[in-house]
Amino acid sequence: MSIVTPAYIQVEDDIRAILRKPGYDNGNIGPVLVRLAWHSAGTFSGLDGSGGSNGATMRFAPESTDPANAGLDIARAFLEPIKQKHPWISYADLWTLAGVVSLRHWADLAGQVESGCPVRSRVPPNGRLPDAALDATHLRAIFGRMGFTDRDIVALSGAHALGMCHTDRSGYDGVWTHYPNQFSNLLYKNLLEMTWVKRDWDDWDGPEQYMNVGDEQLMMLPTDMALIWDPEFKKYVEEYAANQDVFFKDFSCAFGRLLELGVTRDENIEGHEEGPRGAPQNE
Ligand code: ZEM
Repeated sequence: MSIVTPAYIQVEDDIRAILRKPGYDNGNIGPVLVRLAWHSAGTFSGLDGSGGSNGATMRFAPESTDPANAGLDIARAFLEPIKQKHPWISYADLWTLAGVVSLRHWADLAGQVESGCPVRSRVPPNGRLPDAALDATHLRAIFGRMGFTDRDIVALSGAHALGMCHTDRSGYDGVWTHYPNQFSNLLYKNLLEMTWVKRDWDDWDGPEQYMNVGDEQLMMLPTDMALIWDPEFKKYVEEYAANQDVFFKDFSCAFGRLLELGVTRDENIEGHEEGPRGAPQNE
């Protein structure tokens, strides 16, 4: 069953048309739209079904002012003209669709982003998104709450092949790969093939982050380093570094599940169950 209606295709086309933006970061707003979709969904808790993208609660405090979401007002503003042009689409669906379009995985993920999400007004508390300064235990706690396994965590983290860190948003600085507008398995390759040391050679006084010995152009967050410091995570890093197709497939599945967390469905959409999805007890 497909929900790719002409109306959705028009929104998709309009999103695609704004992706290239000379002068912004590396000339493409796709990465920050992917981060918006992820943070919108990533507040989900499998314990009580709260959070998730339903209702686009990031528009409201306290979620809008969560430091983890710094800079995502910029992403939301990029999409506002498209919301004005297509008022029928919910913000939640628009943000999700924008993340998917940016990743150019439309064909695989289209079925995951359908509409009809009743607005749920409860804004989740802050503190549900991961803290880049922490470690593998923290990643397991945060992503475990959403129902994700070690393998899923490593796959989802591969999104850092895209985009960059901004000192005026998260406090971190730099890109993870030399090709931040291309989705690839380079995060894993870089983690394994390069030597990473704490950035302290310059007058860096920001939060602890890592840089590659050599051209010193790339960065890793402490949570990215946890992917090779933790032996269980590292197995998957090795697998994805060796096989980009497996990474793409796993990422596509895990990202699709992420975007659906807590999303309820229209009763009249054939072939889909209702109710919160994503938490292990609901599967
Ligand atoms: Zn990110 N992420 N993320 N991430 N992320 C940043 C940027 C981007 C973590 C994190 O703290 C940060 C996932 C997982 C995790 C993207 C996608 C996904 C930044 C930099 C930080 C600090 C923000 C800035 O300064 O602009 C942590 C700790 C994670 C735990 C594993 C997952 C999952 C993602 C999607 C599937 C993307 C695309 C960016 C780049 C944004 C941009 O503006 O270029």
